[in-house]
Amino acid sequence: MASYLTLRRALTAAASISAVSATSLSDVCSSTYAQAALPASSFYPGITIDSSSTTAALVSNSSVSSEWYPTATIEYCNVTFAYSHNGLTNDVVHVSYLVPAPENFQNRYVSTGGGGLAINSGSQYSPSGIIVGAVSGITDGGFGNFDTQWDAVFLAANDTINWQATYMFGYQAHHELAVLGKEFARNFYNVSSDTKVYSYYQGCSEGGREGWSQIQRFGDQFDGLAIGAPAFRYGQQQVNHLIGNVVEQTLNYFPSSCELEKIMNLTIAACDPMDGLTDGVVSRSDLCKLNFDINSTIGEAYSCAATTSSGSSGFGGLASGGSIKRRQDDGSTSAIPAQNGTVTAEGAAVASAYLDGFHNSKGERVYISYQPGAQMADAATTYDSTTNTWGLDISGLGGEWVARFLELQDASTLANLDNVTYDTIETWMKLGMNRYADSLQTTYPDLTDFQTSGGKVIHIHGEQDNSIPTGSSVHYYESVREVMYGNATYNESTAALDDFYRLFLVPGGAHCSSNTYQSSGGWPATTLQTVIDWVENSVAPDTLNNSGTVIDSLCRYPLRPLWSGNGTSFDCVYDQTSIDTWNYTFDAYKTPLY
Ligand SMILES: *[C@@H]1O[C@H](CO)[C@@H](O)[C@H](O)[C@H]1NC(C)=O
Ligand SMILES: *[C@@H]1O[C@H](CO)[C@@H](O)[C@H](O)[C@H]1NC(C)=O
Ligand SMILES: *[C@@H]1O[C@H](CO)[C@@H](O)[C@H](O)[C@H]1NC(C)=O
Ligand SMILES: *[C@@H]1O[C@H](CO)[C@@H](O)[C@H](O)[C@H]1NC(C)=O
Ligand SMILES: *[C@@H]1O[C@H](CO)[C@@H](O)[C@H](O)[C@H]1NC(C)=O
Ligand SMILES: *[C@@H]1O[C@H](CO)[C@@H](O)[C@H](O)[C@H]1NC(C)=O
Ligand SMILES: *[C@@H]1O[C@H](CO)[C@@H](O)[C@H](O)[C@H]1NC(C)=O
Ligand SMILES: *[C@@H]1O[C@H](CO)[C@@H](O)[C@H](O)[C@H]1NC(C)=O
Ligand SMILES: *[C@@H]1O[C@H](CO)[C@@H](O)[C@H](O)[C@H]1NC(C)=O
Ligand SMILES: *[C@@H]1O[C@H](CO)[C@@H](O)[C@H](O)[C@H]1NC(C)=O
Ligand SMILES: *[C@@H]1O[C@H](CO)[C@@H](O)[C@H](O)[C@H]1NC(C)=O
Ligand SMILES: *[C@@H]1O[C@H](CO)[C@@H](O)[C@H](O)[C@H]1NC(C)=O
Ligand SMILES: [Ca+2]
Repeated sequence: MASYLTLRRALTAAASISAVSATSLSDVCSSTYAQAALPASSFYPGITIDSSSTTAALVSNSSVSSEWYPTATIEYCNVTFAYSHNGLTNDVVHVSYLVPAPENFQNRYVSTGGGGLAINSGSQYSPSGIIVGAVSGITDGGFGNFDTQWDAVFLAANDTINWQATYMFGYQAHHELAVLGKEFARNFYNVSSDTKVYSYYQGCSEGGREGWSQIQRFGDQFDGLAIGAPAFRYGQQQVNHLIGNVVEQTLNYFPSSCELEKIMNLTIAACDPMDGLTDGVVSRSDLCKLNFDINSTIGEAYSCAATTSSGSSGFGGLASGGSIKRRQDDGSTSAIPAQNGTVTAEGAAVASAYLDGFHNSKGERVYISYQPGAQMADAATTYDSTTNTWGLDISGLGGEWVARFLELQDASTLANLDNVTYDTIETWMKLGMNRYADSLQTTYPDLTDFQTSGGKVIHIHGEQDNSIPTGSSVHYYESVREVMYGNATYNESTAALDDFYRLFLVPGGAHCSSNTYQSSGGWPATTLQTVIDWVENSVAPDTLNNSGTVIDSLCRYPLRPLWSGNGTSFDCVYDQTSIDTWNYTFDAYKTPLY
């Protein structure tokens, strides 16, 4: 879209450059040119940009590959600058905007998000902006530099929360990133004021929560968002990582990595055909939930070869490409001998309670768990070679959440889980939900502002996610439906949501990536492109393109995939019994849990 004329600004900024060569990225990739494109000082009240901090670095011939965008070779100018909030001391926020070559710019801006406790994912997602002809932004949240996570600055001292950092992580930094970025893109390419610069977002996990934080608060900020497996309902989500630990401690049984993996493998084998096609993928975890009895695994033989792995059991790590940065327990190297045995009744009971989700001692539901067939990452145990036994391996994200963010101690995990019961879990979930209700919880369900602004969001979630329960996304979708269209029939209300909010579950999909145990399921790699087509060309996606071998398109919730045997792809069917398995009643709460 950038014409030769729009580059006259480059000519004036870079005096030595001839008119003929002005169309190349290298001509405009200088700190002088970038400085001239910074938003004006009055543009964002309360923020002062440090113009002298501006840097510009040309990156060419960069080969990028991810499950989140088509493989590509890209070039860009990496512009960074810093700004501060007026009146705060020691406040410096860094932003990086990757700028595409002038001939590739398509009047678009894209923000990308973080993972785990990081507010950005480095260059994991940002190339997708360049690929769609956008200026592509990330922020450091003001935490120090692009590699510093929020937890490093969360405590001003023991027992004192750094609320500025918390609100920046919660939503404010992304708001500033997007507002400044769109203006910077407009200035950099001298886009006339009557031409629209479209604004988009892509992120998964914590990055998914960050995306929703913007939709819920700043309805007209993004025109379109591609959001995966959001870490929202934060107070519950972070404590939920302790589910395996507390189940195992309560039942006093710590399954070995091999026994857990065997239970998962048997679940996959039994549930794979329930969707109509035996292809190694559990496309209908709802049918698995309804029809598979974990007790059927009792007595089945397992064996695993000896391994040398770092940290804990090796089963607890996330599937490849997961964007949660999980802390290793000790970083040590421990040898695990060959394991042979049969699945025990205790092992099946652990898996059963794990999948059931947290209930308090009154039997009331406190939270959601993973779908059957998912890797039981949060149930990982650790092997003690001196006693030749398996024991507690406290979840990194769960342990740190309680120690640092609830107990406010500068500690990266809990020393133990002594005396921690299901009721303790309930207390912790409610404490986090209340304390961070307006910063991190991110479940505000009334999206009227976004809808009336014309925004579109495609929300995806791996149906075999092992780190954020798939049901968490379905529950939020249902909350929005109920709050916005509660008086309509179910079909009328999902049709109304279809106007601006579509949810797609990825069969077999793990946490923000395809699943090493169900690899032919694939992962959707062009969701941002699909959102752009929806926004700019009104092409609303009935199904979503996917990279799976057979599963090349995804069904839009509440429709569910079913292989009829006479086609070349799955049908998308309406199945009330299946829909009902995604309906949770959180009776441990007196108020709605959105
Ligand atoms: C920006 O573009 C407009 C036309 O859209 C042109 O009139 C103006 O001179 C350009 N400004 C600069 C600094 O190149
Ligand atoms: C681009 O990089 C590839 C390897 O990454 C290299 O083989 C090729 O020569 C490079 N091309 C240019 C034009 O620099
Ligand atoms: C952009 O520059 C910043 C600052 O030098 C650096 O930290 C970041 O890795 C760069 N990003 C890319 C994608 O080149
Ligand atoms: C589980 O299945 C995977 C293949 O997906 C295999 O590599 C692994 O050895 C199996 N684990 C057990 C315990 O049988
Ligand atoms: C599984 O077996 C346990 C005893 O080991 C029993 O308490 C439980 O009810 C059984 N579950 C089902 C679904 O039959
Ligand atoms: C474990 O089982 C495998 C085959 O299932 C066998 O090769 C191996 O010798 C067994 N190891 C032990 C220690 O029993
Ligand atoms: C802060 O808390 C941690 C964990 O409880 C403790 O190790 C550390 O000594 C405390 N720091 C201060 C300054 O009290
Ligand atoms: C656990 O409870 C027991 C009995 O009430 C108590 O003696 C012990 O100190 C508690 N441990 C911790 C770590 O709170
Ligand atoms: C449902 O209808 C009632 C009564 O007409 C009205 O007060 C309420 O706002 C409506 N709710 C929704 C979500 O439309
Ligand atoms: C809702 O729509 C589905 C088709 O998407 C249809 O099968 C079902 O019967 C409808 N339900 C009602 C109550 O009309
Ligand atoms: C497959 O055949 C069944 C039974 O004849 C029919 O109901 C269904 O619509 C067919 N599906 C496709 C995709 O043709
Ligand atoms: C979910 O279950 C509750 C309680 O059984 C019921 O009242 C509600 O209608 C269900 N929601 C849907 C969407 O079916
Ligand atoms: Ca299947």
